[in-house]
Amino acid sequence: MLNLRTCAAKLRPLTASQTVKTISQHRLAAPRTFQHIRCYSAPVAAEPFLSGTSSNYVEEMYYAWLENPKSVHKSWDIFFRNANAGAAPGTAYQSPPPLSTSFSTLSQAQFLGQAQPNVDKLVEDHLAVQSLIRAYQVRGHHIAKLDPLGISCVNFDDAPVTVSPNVDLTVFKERLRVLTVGGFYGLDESDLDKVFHLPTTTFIGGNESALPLREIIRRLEMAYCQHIGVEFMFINDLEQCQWIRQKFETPGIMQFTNEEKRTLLARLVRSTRFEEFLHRKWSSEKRFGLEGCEVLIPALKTIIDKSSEKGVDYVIMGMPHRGRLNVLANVIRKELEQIFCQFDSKLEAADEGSGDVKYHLGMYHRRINRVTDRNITLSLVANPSHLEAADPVVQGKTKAEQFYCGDTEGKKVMSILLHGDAAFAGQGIVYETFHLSDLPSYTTHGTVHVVVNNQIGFTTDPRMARSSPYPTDVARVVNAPIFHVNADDPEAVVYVCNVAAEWRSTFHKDVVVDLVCYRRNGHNEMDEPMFTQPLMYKQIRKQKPVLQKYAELLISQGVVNQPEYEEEIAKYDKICEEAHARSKDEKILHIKHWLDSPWPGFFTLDGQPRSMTCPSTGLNEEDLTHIGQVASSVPVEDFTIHGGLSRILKTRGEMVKNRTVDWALAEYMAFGSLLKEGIHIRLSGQDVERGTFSHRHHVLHDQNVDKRTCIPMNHLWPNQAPYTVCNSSLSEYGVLGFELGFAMASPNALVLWEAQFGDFHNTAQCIIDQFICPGQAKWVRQNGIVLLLPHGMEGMGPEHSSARPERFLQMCNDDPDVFPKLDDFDVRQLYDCNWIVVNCSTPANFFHVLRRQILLPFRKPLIIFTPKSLLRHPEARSSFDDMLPGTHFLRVIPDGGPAAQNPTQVKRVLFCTGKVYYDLTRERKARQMEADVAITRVEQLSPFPFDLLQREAEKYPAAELVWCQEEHKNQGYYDYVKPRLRTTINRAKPVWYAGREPAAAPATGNKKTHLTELQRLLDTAFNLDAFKDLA
Ligand SMILES: Cc1ncc(C[n+]2csc(CCOP(=O)(O)OP(=O)(O)O)c2C)c(N)n1
Ligand SMILES: [Mg+2]
Repeated sequence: MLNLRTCAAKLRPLTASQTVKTISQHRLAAPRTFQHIRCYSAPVAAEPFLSGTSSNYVEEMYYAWLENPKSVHKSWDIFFRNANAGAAPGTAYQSPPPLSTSFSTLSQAQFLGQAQPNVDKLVEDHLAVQSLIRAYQVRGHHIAKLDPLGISCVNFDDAPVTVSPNVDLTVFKERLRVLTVGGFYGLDESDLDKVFHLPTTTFIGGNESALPLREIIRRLEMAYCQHIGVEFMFINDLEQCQWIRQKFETPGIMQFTNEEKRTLLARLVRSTRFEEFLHRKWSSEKRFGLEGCEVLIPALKTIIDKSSEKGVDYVIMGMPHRGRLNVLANVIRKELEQIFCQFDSKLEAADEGSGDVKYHLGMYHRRINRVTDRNITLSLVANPSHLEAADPVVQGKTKAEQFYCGDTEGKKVMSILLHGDAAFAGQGIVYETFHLSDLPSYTTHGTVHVVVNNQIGFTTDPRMARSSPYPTDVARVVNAPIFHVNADDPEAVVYVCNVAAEWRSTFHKDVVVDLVCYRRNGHNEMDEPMFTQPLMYKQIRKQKPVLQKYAELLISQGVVNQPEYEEEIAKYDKICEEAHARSKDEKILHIKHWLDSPWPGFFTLDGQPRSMTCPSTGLNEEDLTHIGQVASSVPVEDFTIHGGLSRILKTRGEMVKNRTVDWALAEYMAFGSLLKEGIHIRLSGQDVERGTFSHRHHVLHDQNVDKRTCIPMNHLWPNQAPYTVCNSSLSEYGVLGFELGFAMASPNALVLWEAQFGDFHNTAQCIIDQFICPGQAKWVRQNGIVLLLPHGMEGMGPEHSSARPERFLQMCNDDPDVFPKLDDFDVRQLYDCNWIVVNCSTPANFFHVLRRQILLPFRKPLIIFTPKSLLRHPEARSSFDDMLPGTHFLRVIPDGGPAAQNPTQVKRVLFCTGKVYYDLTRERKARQMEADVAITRVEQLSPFPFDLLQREAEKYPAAELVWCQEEHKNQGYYDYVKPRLRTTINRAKPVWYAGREPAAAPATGNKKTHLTELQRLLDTAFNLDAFKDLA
């Protein structure tokens, strides 16, 4: 019964039906062992006795022999020589000479068998010891004493094994049965004092190359079965495995100096007394205290200290609710009064926006690390309640910070992610984030993950919350080592945290620290845990706080004395009291003081935009031509591109000559021009390099040389900003979160995420709902991320059709019933909105809106519904004239034809957006109704262009107003547009609807139905009697 998730339930009642099941469900977590790639030569491998477990041992010998033939026994030397010389299978082996004095450090009396041994037995015993060592390395964590409550290490709790030099085999046999699944590999009591040569895959020997079996077991027990459980043998890199073995097996490696012990005690004092202080002052306030895992504070500080020592100067952190205030106070060092004043319900909010609860706010702080005396910047990213949602955001921000300071290997900037046990196991975003960890354009070169594993999630036991033995198993997919540690042993915790930070700085790979702890109170301070976990909580009530235990230990060791300890406590209590007194002077809460990503220089000192205007987004002809030429060429020598692509580039070249652009070229022009101005551009998403619809081709591939690529966009200008275009993993939630985080780091970058098809954005809904839409309102943090969402009803079926504009529009904060009275209407309206939603009908407008995103004096998320068939539509082209200096993004494109020339005669104005415009103009022409019906394109849906549409409506006094869309009536734009159009015209007229009927699915799967529906909506749009009876 070694499965931690099931074991944790030992003290909890089971329902009757569960009782039966539980017994049959116990299963040992089978370790996944790694198959070594054996590299000894074929003749050796062909030896008949090298099968099964013996091959492990022989492999050891072979490696040792390769390094130094004298390091192995003569018999092995002869064997390997013979085998390598091509001896036939079965003939390479020769009986060894008698054992002589090879175990130099041990007395003759201890040598194996004393006399010439039976050689088979000798080999078998060494194999047994080899297997035993390996068993501890692979499975030792199963029997380590990880749970401070003692309710998970079921088999061995009752009789904890004392690791004395006199190993008693009867106790160990039971343990070993678990470790080795089948006994002691034939070894016996009588073997305990025999001396065995140690393989190179262990470091328990220290300076000794051989040890008696009794000592081998003792040392393995010390390394793998105390308060640290190391899971690492699945890592398929020998060097990394060796590194970890060395860190945990080397005798005496976990010793602490008295100074280190005192620092650790002081940190525990702060952590513990902080929670106690909050409890004393605000006993009925929710704060998601850290009680039961107070060791988190020294743990994090250790990781930061060690990382700082290794050269890191910026740490970006993400964490959930549990212990967050404590981390802010004692790790990031937010002023205590700023934290305490948040408990004052009379505190007024100074900033615009709705704000957030205190345990969600972020933080950014630069200070000196007292241990290393080096500068360090710490940032805690603000997060929503949605557990783990901040993980990819933290990674994206970290990547960006690394990018901007040229830290290509993650030596200066790193991330730390904290997790709850239930959330870490349960939330899929954890997996998505792990899978970004080793991708070239997404790696942050190793994250240290710390799990506050209090063995419960709200009211749910682990056995109901996950199917894996540990909450951390998800990390195994990326070969991250996992260090489980009993959180009631502060030194063990600090030790693994040091190792974790060193691992990160050595291998630049993810690593997990699993703090096995408990939660002293309910889920929050108001919650009663005894309703659901009565026995567990009876046990918790008996549990001595870790600070008390550790203080007693250090006092007993003479490291500190009682008065010193009490003084440390009094000192910190005083700090809290004084800060509390000061906090009463705080009358106003400035959320901007809780900003996790300040943008120095972008705003004025009081956080306002430097202007309220937006310059023309046009570009001079010369630059347009230059970008166009690069976009249609291969700017490197001897590079063979695909013939089909040559044709595409040729067509582009012709367009440039004709001073026109299509969609792809317009995007090129926008990106290329911003790069010239020093704006970094990052375009990420599935298959964005080519473009899902094969229109973009930003990365060219040499047809003759594998993996040779060229990005012409990076060959535009001598000192241009870099362009990053990267195909992402097949994830939306993770990748969108990552790009949002990337965009947080700097306002001087255009960061775009493209969904493969717009509808797939909904698997990233949490990032949209929790971060992009309300981010500024909650955290006064602006973000200029751009979402490119391919959208359009083109008969492709329910999926691949709709990017769900209705959802984005429903979340816009502009009031449908109020015509805004603003100076500088267009820019001011953008400043007030929570995001911008556009659907461009021309490439030029797409070009302008991308450039405007950067030329605006503030940042807002931009949602663009992008076309599919329009990418190649012959009419969806723009002239350079529409992109020259003085031109700008058109929020509304009025009708420019006969209707506009004689507006009083117009009978109907069709308002529309996006691709349907082309269907409508075609139909209007076919019906020769160009003088009767005006078509007005609303390019910027939100913020709604009240001002321009008012002008449009007034221009056609006799006309009916109709909103026309290809989406179903309960979808698309209608519900958003209708009330706003009515407000625009002061509700003087009805606003009619021409479009598909309401439906559950976004589009039909039947092509014919699709076309019939389209024709029907066009018929309605141009039937001037359609609404007569309704009026
Ligand atoms: C995505 C999501 N689902 C559900 C919740 C509600 N919720 C808040 S805390 C919690 C339990 C979390 O347990 P764990 O991750 O173990 O952290 P702990 O509270 O034990 O520290 C739940 C289910 C949430 N915040 N986020
Ligand atoms: Mg938990």
